[in-house]
Amino acid sequence: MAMLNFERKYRVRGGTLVGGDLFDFWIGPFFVGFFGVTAVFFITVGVGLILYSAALGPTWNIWKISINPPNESYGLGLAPLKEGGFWQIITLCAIGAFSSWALREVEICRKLGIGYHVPFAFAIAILAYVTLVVIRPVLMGSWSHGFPYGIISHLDWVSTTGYKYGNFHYNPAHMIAITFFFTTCLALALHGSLILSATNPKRGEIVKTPEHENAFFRDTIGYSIGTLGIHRLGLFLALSAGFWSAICIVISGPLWLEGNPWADWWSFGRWAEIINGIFNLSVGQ
Ligand code: 07D
Ligand code: 07D
Ligand code: U10
Repeated sequence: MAMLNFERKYRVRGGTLVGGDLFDFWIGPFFVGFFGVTAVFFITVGVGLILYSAALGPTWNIWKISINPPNESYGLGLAPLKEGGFWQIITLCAIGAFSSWALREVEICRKLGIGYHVPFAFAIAILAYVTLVVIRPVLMGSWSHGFPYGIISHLDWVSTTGYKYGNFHYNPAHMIAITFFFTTCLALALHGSLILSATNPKRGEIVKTPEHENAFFRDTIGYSIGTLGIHRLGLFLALSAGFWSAICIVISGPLWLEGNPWADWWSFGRWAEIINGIFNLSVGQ
C-alpha cells in the first residue's frame, strides 16, 4: 500500500516499550513493534487452532462451528484438547492477541506524543471479555462457565445464561449497561449529525463554526457541552457501557445464585433485609 504523504512526517523512531529499535519499523501501513510480532504470533496460533479444531468436525457450516469449553467435571484444571483443551489454549491466544494489540497501540501513542485514551478504551473491551472467560469461571470454580467460540453457539450461551437467572432484564447492572449503550448511540447520532450539518454545507455555502454548534444546542435544550466536552462524554458513555456489562455478568453466578434473584432484588422485602443488615434497623418488619 502506498505511503500517504503525512505518514512520512509521523513515522519517527522511538517510543517502543520493548525491543528498542529491533522491531521499530513498518510493513506497508502497519507499525510492527515487539507487540506487533506477538500479536501476529497469537493471531496465527489462535486462528490456526480454531481451524484445526473445526476440521475435527462435526461441521464446516460457518454458523454452526463451535469450540466449546471443558465440561464441569474438569473444574479449573486443564482438559484434553478435544474436550475443551482447544478452548483453553484459544482463550490464552485471544488474551495474548488482545493485550498485544493494546500495547502496540500504546507504543504508537508514544511515538505520536498523544494520550493513551484509545488503548485505555480497548482495555475496557478486553476487561469485559476476560470477565466472561476467566474472572467469572474462576469465581464459579469451573472453566465450563466460559462461553463457546461459535457464531450461533455463543448466542445460545447468552440465552441460556440469561434464563438461568430468571429474567435477565431485571438484573440492575444489565439495566445500567443497556442504558449506557442506548445513550452512547444517541450521543453519537447527535454529534455526527451536528458536525455534518455545520461542516458539510451545500455547494456555495460557507462552513459554519463551533459557535453555530454551541448555539444550536443552547437554542434547543438550553445548554451546550462544547466541542471537547462531547468527546469526553462519548468516551465516558461507551466505557461505562462496557464496564457495567462486565459487572452485570460477574455478579450473576458468583454473587447471585440461580433461580430468579433479580425479581427478588427489586422486592421491598429484599431491600429491607439489606438495609436492616447495614444499619441494624427493623425497616419493613
Ligand atoms: C463491528 C468491529 C468488527 C468485529 C466483528 C466481529 C469474529 C468471530 C470467529 C467463527 C461490534 C468479528 C467476528 C472474529 C468469528 C469464529 C470462531 C464490532 C465491530 C465484525 N462476540 N454477540 C456478534 C464476538 C459475546 C452477542 C457478531 C466476539 C458475548 C449477541 C460477531 C466476542 C456476548 C450478538 C460477534 C463476542 C455476546 C452477537 C457481531 C468476544 C455478550 C448478535 C459483533 C471476543 C457481549 C451478533 C451472530 C459486532 C450476531 C453478535 C463476535 C462475545 C452476545 C460474530 C469476537 C459472549 C447477542 N458477536 N457476544 O458487530 O449477529 O461487534 O451474532 O468476546 O446478535 Mg458476540
Ligand atoms: C465482551 C467483546 C470484547 C471484544 C474484544 C475484541 C476480535 C478481532 C478481528 C474484525 C462487551 C474482539 C476482537 C475477535 C476481530 C477483525 C479483523 C463486549 C465484549 C475484546 N441484553 N445479556 C449484555 C442487552 C438479554 C445476557 C451486554 C440488550 C436477555 C447475558 C449488554 C437486551 C437475556 C449477558 C447487553 C438484552 C440476556 C448479557 C453485552 C435487549 C438473554 C452477558 C455487551 C434489548 C435471554 C453480556 C459482559 C457487552 C455481558 C450481556 C444488552 C437482553 C442475557 C449490556 C440491549 C434478557 C448472559 N447484554 N440479555 O458486554 O454483560 O459487550 O457481558 O433485550 O454476558 Mg443482555
Ligand atoms: C476514528 C476517528 C477519526 C478518524 C478515523 C477513525 C475512530 C476523527 C481521522 C477510525 C474509524 C474508521 C476507519 C471507521 C471504520 C472502523 C470501524 C467500523 C471499526 C471496526 C474496524 C474493522 C472491522 C477493521 C478491523 C481490521 C483490523 C483489526 C486490522 C487487521 C490487521 C492485522 C491483523 C495486521 C496487524 C499488523 C501487525 C500486527 C504488524 C505486523 C504485520 C505483519 C507481520 C504483516 C501482516 C501479516 C499478517 C497479518 C499474517 C498474520 C495472520 C492473520 C492476521 C490471520 C488472518 C485470519 C483470517 C481468518 C483472515 O475518530 O478521527 O479519522 O479514521
